[in-house]
Amino acid sequence: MATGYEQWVEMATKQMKGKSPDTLNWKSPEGITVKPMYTDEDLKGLESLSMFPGMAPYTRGPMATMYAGRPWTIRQYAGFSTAKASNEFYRKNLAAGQKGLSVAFSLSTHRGYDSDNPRVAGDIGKAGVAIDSIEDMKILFDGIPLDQMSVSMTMNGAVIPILAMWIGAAEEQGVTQDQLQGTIQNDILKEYLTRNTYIYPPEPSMRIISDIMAFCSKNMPKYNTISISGYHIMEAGADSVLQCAFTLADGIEYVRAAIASGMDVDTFAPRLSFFFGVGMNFFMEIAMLRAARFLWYKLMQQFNPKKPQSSMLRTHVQTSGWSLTEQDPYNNIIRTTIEAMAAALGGTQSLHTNSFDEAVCLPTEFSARIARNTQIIIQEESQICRVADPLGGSYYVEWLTNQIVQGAEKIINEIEEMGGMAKAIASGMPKLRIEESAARRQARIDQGKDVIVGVNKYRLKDEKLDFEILEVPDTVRLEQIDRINHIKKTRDNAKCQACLEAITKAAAGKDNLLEVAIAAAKARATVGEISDAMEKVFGRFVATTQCVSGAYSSEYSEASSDAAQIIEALRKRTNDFMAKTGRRPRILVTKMGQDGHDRGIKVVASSYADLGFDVDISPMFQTPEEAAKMAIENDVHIVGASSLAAGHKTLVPELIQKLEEKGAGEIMVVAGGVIPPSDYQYLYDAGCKGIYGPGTPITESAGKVMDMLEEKYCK
Ligand code: 2CP
Repeated sequence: MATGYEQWVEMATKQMKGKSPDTLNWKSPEGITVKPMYTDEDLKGLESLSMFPGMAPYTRGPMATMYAGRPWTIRQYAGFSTAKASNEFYRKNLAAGQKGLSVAFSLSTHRGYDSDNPRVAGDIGKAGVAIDSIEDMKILFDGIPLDQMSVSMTMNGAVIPILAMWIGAAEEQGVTQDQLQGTIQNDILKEYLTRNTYIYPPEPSMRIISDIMAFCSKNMPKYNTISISGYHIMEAGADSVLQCAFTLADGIEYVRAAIASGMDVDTFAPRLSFFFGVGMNFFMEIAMLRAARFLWYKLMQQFNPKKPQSSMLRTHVQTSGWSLTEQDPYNNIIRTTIEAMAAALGGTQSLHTNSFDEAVCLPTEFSARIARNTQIIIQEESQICRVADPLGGSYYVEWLTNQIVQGAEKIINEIEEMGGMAKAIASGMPKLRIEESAARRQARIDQGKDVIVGVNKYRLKDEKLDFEILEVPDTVRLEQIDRINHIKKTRDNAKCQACLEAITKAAAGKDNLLEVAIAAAKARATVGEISDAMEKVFGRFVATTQCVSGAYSSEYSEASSDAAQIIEALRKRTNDFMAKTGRRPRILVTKMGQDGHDRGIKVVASSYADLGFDVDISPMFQTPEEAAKMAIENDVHIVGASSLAAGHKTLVPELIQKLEEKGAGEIMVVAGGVIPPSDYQYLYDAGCKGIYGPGTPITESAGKVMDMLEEKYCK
């Protein structure tokens, strides 16, 4: 007698006109072979299976009742322009149903520069709110009671001055430190890996984290001292297994650093929190969150925690910014809804849903309302919150959870063998794995293997941008400079100086950096001054740039002949260029300003190299002057400037001007990244030769670049 499964195979084979159902197996980007059907057989022996939410090993969630008892916190990440403008935006959002705050800071602030620093002229207030002093911080939270509102601040580089200013502002509001609740991102390891808003080298940065944990565990018991972040790792191109593994490995490194600094695991571990990114691979994302909770519990047992909370992974989730498209942008509302559902079914504690216009510009009030309402509708209309972990016991989801556990554990073990995550990062291993994953994804998209509706399939013939674009005026910088000048004129300078010297002394010695920085913040020292006081001892970190090779073209090796032919044709063109001109087409890809998003340039660099270009990558954070100098020294034909943080209208024209001033006007400049189409003409008028927005296949941009180079050098 045939088993139920054998009968199913027979039926499926018949329905597939004789083909085995195995032919429907799908290999996910993680390398997991997903079958078309799962049964209770697949649940046998899974170590991550767990019966109850709220109980170890927490696969089903950290709280016993989960959303049936309390839904996740609707926490929208926002901030732009000045403190006043952001404060108004926050207040409106809270009145409309948002539950917690999440502050986005200007990239200049992230990197510890005051708004009057010439290095950051293109960055002030563009991708977040510019904060230079405690006075700005007070305005940011004006009318928002900090004893009641939980506030998350995304800050890693300038974490000491910003946290100090927030605590100082709260105290000047009459709120005591023990009343403060919220989260500071404070996750420096992933900055070296992907996000790039570091200031100091890894060692002193790890010390800063331990100082914050020590200070908060003593004085701010309700405060989450870190948000160990996989989000940026995913956004840089990591698949779910890589995101899970690298994030947890970062977490273990922090636990070890805190223990090494003399803390007991149960004093700080309950206030560690996490932050994951959730993209479009619906069940994979759900499984990743479940797997991360299980694995964190398992990993933490080596430290013998006594409190259950010490091994309980609580997390914030953000829907994927990278999955948003500039083309047919209303599709992004649908994508975000699907991702938000995955986050909720995966059991997140807090959620940010992206606005549909974020592939083009900062969210407007209109787009922010849709994003917020996406969560409110799921919470209040869909009834999915009624049951804790509703997917618990699903054959497929439980099996997939375990697959991610196994995959991530393998990578974590590899990292352990290297001596932990700090050493692994120093070796470049995680970065290269992420970039390889990103390059493969790009190649799958360029070939149409991974479908993106409105981009590589069902693309509209005529696209018109029919929504409002939020632009931050350059006057923000001037306003901030006025305020800095005013503060420096009116403060007690001797007292401020003494506080800054205490910071330098603490950096060289053992005093708690956050404690001395709170005094400096209250004495009206600026973010730049406090950062510099530490930099005197710690120095500034400069990253070396590495790049993968072969990943992009390897995806094409198994491609249809059409796709492979496009690649071959481009390779032939670069070879012919060399034959005609004596050298390969040479491109410098650069990032200017404080914009740390480097996925795009890494993918472009490695793919262009695979296509036969000579590729140079500049260090991060270039001024236009520095980028121009490097282009000339490297004798490139063309510079590709990538901009994802709204600095393009300042930085790209300045680069072109600097090249001209240096007598190198023949070097062409093209731009890519998040650039609103309404700015294209402005950039063309300034001399930019091509603009390649999100979703442009590499083969298309490379083809256009070759058209220009052949026209100029081969005729
Ligand atoms: C929760 N609570 C419950 C239940 N659920 N009590 C009874 N029954 C339940 N079912 C309690 C909790 O124990 C807690 O109280 C309180 O309710 C709040 O719940 P929570 O789960 O702690 O939520 P939260 O306050 O919102 O905190 C969530 C996180 C926190 C994840 C722990 O770290 C957080 O808010 N993170 C946000 C990070 C963030 O916004 N990042 C922005 C990234 P107790 O506290 O008393 O226990 S910006 C991204 C950009 C892209 C960037 O980085 O560049």
